[in-house]
Amino acid sequence: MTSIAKPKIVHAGLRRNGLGLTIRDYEGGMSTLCAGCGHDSITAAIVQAFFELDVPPHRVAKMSGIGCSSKTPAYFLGASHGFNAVHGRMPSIATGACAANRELYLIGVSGDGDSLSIGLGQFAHAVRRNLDMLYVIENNGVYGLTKGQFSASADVGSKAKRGEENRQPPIDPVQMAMALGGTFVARGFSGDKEQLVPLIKAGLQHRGFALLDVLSPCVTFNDHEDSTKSYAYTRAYRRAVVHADFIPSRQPITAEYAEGEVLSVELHDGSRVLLRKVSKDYNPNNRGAAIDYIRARHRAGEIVTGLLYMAEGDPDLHGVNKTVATPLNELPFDMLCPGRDALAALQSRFR
Ligand SMILES: Cc1ncc(C[n+]2csc(CCOP(=O)(O)OP(=O)(O)O)c2C)c(N)n1
Ligand code: SF4
Repeated sequence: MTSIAKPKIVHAGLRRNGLGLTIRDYEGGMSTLCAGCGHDSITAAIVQAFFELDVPPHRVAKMSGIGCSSKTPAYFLGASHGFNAVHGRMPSIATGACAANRELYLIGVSGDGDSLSIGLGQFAHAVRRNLDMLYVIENNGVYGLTKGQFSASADVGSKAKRGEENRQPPIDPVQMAMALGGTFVARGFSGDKEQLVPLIKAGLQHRGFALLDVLSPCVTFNDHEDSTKSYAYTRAYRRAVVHADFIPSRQPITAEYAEGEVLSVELHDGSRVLLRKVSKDYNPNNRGAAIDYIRARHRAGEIVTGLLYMAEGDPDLHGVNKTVATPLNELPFDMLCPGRDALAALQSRFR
């Protein structure tokens, strides 16, 4: 992946977080994406979220597949671990990393092509297994990196650069993740950092699989009036159903939204997500009702954003598989390799 070193100038007055780090410590290389690409705005929101959560960069593993979106982990958290997997295969690499070390913050960045076409099977099983990670789909309805072919989330009737129309119905990752039993399902828009940053923070703190589908206009191949992934369409037809705010556990919980329309959900580490209702017929804790609502608004041409569904307490991959709590790289050798006699005893069961 292309990455140009970014000059690092730290202004003396720059705010420092609880670790004494500035936001510059959470940046990566210089972006090589097109000017105005929605993916760069998402990068900025990710940088902001990790900075505000006081996460030590060396405790983060960034995963991606192939695409303009999958290049973006090079542009944030330059001091973190990273793996740029084969096209569509990021979830299996992330599963291995997650199983080996549960102390890492795992963030996957993918595209609609990477996740919903070639990687659809892998994506589905990561949701089903409730893998403990934040999975961001930078959804532009097009294959940006390979110059504008329709992706699986392209709208019927959407026109490609040369004029041909898409005839295949799109896949909505949000509805799919809900149907697969996803425990945290959210949608954002790259042009709304104020909504995006708390969604990223809450997704990172959620124990289990957190899907964040972000509409991210491709200004080069899919930013025209036929596209519901264009900047203008998303701005005009976006409907935020819940206003999400994230309160880290170290801060006192304020009654910022104490007006009766606030749902305060405690996450496993004691931090909270405050959900303030802005649409009175929306219930983010009822899977069936949430799906019905999203479908109804979709039929009306609207894009519902916010924290759309959340369930706390379902066992994640570690809970179901009873994985060891200590990261594998910290286990003593005789635990990792119990020796010839233990292997012989195990094999005797299969004779
Ligand atoms: C196995 C394989 N098939 C096809 C490709 C070609 N390819 C590279 S990126 C890409 C699509 C990327 O689209 P998307 O995931 O939507 O990301 P975007 O570039 O739009 O951000 C394709 C088809 C590839 N690299 N590997
Ligand atoms: S081609 Fe599209 S997705 Fe790729 S960098 Fe350019 S604007 Fe972004």
